[in-house]
Amino acid sequence: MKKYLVKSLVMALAAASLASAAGSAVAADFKPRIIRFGYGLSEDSNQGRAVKFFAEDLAKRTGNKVKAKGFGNASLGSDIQMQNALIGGAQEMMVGSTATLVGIVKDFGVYDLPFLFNNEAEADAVLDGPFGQKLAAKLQEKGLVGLVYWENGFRNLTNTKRPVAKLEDMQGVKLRVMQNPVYIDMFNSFGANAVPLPFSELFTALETKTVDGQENPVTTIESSKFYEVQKYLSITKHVYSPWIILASKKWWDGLSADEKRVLQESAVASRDFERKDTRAAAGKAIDTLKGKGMQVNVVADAELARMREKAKPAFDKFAADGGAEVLKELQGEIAKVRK
Ligand code: TK8
Repeated sequence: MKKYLVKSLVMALAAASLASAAGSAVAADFKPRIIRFGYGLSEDSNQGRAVKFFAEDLAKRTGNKVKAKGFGNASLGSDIQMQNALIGGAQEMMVGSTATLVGIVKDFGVYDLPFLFNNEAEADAVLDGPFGQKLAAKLQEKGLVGLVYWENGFRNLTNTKRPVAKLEDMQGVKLRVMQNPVYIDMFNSFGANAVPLPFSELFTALETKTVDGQENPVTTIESSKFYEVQKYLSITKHVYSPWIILASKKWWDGLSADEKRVLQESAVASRDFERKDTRAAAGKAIDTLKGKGMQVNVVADAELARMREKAKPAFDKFAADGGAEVLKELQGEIAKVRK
């Protein structure tokens, strides 16, 4: 009798230690998986470097079981095409602009209103905080999981016509903008002729002079070699532009809890890497672009104030179009982090 008790005690202990091993990283529930991770910029851009970081980080956390394969240069499609592929379950993950999500969740247009954030620290606090998380959560019922925000960055103008030193210099400039009504309204109100196009068609549109100019962060102007087809760079920092990492909800729902956890961990690690790397690259890009022959001017604060004033109708239209609440929330959050 006694002997039997001891034996069953030993067995129970062995079972308990086995169960705890299963809960540890070694025996976590990872299936061999390959994630198709699409993005729009080149492999050697800040976006490409961060996708590579994500893939390496994920491989480490899963003992090489869950692998992310990066597809750059929009080789899986433009931002909007990839979003749809994720919703349909034909692709697992992507990173792209939040601006092109407006066809899925209209409220995402709020980030595109000009001159909201004064600096990167404000953007980090709001995007990583309850506001950014709540907005990202709205994607779920549309078939997307928003994991983290990366920095695309403050956007600036380039064109072939003339340096933009004041509002009037934008008059008649055919300017490619993202496929998003806030951008179209904003640049039309500035006097430019806004032409919405996917990023994947932008270089060719500049090269063939279908458009005269475009607007993007300096890191992208450098990595996409826009200096080959653009003469003037005018520093306006008119919008702080986030990127967002998205996963297909269809696919996500089939993952184990361990898989979801490590994907989230790798996403956060990649976010921290990406922001640091992007900021370092942005600090050097203007000099590089000058070296490539671009003529650079910094738009004066008084002129930026005039642009802000001119953009008022874009704010009013966004608010009237169902965005009043999300705009008020965002402005409230920015005020909070500014204090
Ligand atoms: C890349 C785009 C890009 C964005 C744009 O796919 O479209 O101008 O700034 O970063 O998302």
